[in-house]
Amino acid sequence: MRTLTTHGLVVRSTGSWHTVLTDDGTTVPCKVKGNLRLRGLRTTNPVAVGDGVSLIRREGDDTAFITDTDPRRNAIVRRASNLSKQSQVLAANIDQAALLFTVARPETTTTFADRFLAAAEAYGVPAMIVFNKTDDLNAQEMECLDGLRLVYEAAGYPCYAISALDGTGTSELSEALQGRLTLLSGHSGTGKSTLLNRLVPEANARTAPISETHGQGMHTTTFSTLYPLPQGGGLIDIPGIKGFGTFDFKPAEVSHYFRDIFALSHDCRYGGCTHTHEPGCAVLQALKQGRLAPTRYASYTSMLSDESESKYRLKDFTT
Ligand SMILES: Nc1nc2c(ncn2[C@@H]2O[C@H](COP(=O)(O)OP(=O)(O)O)[C@@H](O)[C@H]2O)c(=O)[nH]1
Ligand SMILES: [Mg+2]
Ligand SMILES: [Zn+2]
Repeated sequence: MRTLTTHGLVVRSTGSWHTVLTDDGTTVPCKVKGNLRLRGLRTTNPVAVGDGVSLIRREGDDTAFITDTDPRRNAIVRRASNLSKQSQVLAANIDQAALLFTVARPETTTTFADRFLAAAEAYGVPAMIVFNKTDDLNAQEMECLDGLRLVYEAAGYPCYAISALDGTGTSELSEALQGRLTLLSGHSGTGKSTLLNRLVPEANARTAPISETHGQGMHTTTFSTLYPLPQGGGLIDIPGIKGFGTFDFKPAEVSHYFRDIFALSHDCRYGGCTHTHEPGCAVLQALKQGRLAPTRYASYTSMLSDESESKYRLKDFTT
């Protein structure tokens, strides 16, 4: 019997079934060849959303088999627990990450955003901030947005202000997403599904009023989905995972994950300055002089003193 071989991109991954978008544009349900499964001993899934894969399909069969995966550039990994050796690859080959940030309804805190950005730095993934629901903000909230935009642009992050609902600002955002795989993150209720539906006409992502999103389905097993963009690239939604989650870090490294603080730290008098109390600290001086946002500094010190259990470990971030 004739077999056909082809190559594609994993767009959905639900346990033992994978949906692959082949290079010639067809969508094929796939299973993984047994010998490939053995290769991913440390992860429960050797094939993840974002992986490039080789397929074989017997002529006449609806199902194909994944025979090989392309080398990964990076992988976002969730560990079952701190003690567990097993981990789950949530997404692979991410080019960039976008945080959907709502000033109000629901409120996104700067602490949350700064931790997200720090995790992105730790992964080596470029990040951007997308302020959503601009149509819904009053004058004071709009002022707050403008202030935050200045803070994050000064820290070195591209910012966009959009309304996923009415489409304001989304064409500029589209350009930044074109041709890249973007991890879309944000609290539930910030408009991820609404944005997906706007940018990917056939996404059919379920949107929910905020009241319905709380406490529902938050801890159920979640499957990542890659929504290919019409102009190339795609958006990856990992329901229930807000960004990268927390990650392991050494206190001395925290400042490396804050671009603005790291840049300032070159002028600190002492090497190994923690920027908390040292004389001649350029970070503290910038803070005092209003050149560093107090919210950024507060997030830095909160991470520095953070000893909370982490579900994510840096050493597992790339495979
Ligand atoms: N006013 C306004 N509401 C929005 C906007 N984007 C999303 N929403 C609403 O916010 C709620 C949550 O949106 P959803 O896309 O389900 O958020 P998700 O949980 O991040 O996927 C829904 O009622 C949406 O209609 C926006 O730009 N403006
Ligand atoms: Mg949603
Ligand atoms: Zn310092």
